[in-house]
Amino acid sequence: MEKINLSETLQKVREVNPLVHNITNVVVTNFTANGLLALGASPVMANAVEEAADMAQIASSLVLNIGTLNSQTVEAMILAGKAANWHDIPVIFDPVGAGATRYRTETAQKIMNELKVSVIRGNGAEIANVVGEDWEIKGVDAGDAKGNLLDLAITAAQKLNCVVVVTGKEDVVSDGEATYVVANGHSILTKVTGTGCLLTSVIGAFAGVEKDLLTASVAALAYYGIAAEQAAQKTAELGPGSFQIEFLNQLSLVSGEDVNLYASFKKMSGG
Ligand code: ATP
Ligand code: TZP
Ligand code: MG
Ligand code: MG
Repeated sequence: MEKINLSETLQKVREVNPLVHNITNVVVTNFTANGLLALGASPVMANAVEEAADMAQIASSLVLNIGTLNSQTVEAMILAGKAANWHDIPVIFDPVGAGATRYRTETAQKIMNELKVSVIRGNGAEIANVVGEDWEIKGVDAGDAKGNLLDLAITAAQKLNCVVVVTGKEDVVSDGEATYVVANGHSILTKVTGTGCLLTSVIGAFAGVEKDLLTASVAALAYYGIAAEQAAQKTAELGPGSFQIEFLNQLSLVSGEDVNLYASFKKMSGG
């Protein structure tokens, strides 16, 4: 990556209005579609085995999310993923709950083995379990395990041969050589379901317009975290319900200038 131009990358998303094909979970489907629309992307949810591959090949990116997986949606994910790979369309993967059950862990590993995934995004425990480390996880939430997220992102990127985004209080992005930490965000994000899932789809929108996946991921994380900071400020004293609505507003209001002004990220190593 030469130089990260955050505002240009955000602007490109809004100009191109990328079609983001999501095969995602039933909890977050509506929130994800609204968040992508607020950003300036074009969401489509299509999880039938009969059409998943056809939809994937006309999209700018494909987002796979195993939050409420079942055998049919997993089959659709593999079909869509293979079509996306064939057409050189980036595949972004959220291994929701990997480590919580054997089915989730094995399915996440199967997806990583059978598809060429461009970016994987999860909390620390999910990413650790995908690479065979046994970190504690509580359902779909990160749990109390406090491993080193920086080391995890780097080793996972090397093992999985893709860009890894590990989120938490601070987010780490690594391709195994270059590594960035992004500090934007707000703790109230953990009180609204689907904020991790929507983030994965937002990374999908950025990856749909920016081939450099480190740039796409860092820009998406900074933009998303800034929108959360602004929304939290505007809804201070209120609760997660008001925050959720204001967050959608801010996803459409945060400008390239805001991103240049408020982004908080640094390069840790390599590249
Ligand atoms: P979990 O279910 O464990 O919360 P997740 O898949 O929902 O995982 P998160 O790790 O919560 O994903 O990340 C979603 C967004 O919330 C990211 O932008 C991240 O930076 C932000 N975030 C999470 N925890 C905090 C925190 N304590 N302070 C600031 N931002 C946070
Ligand atoms: N259960 C299955 S998927 C899901 C829940 C609660 C949503 C998880 O969303 P996120 O973004 O990981 O918090
Ligand atoms: Mg969460
Ligand atoms: Mg999650």
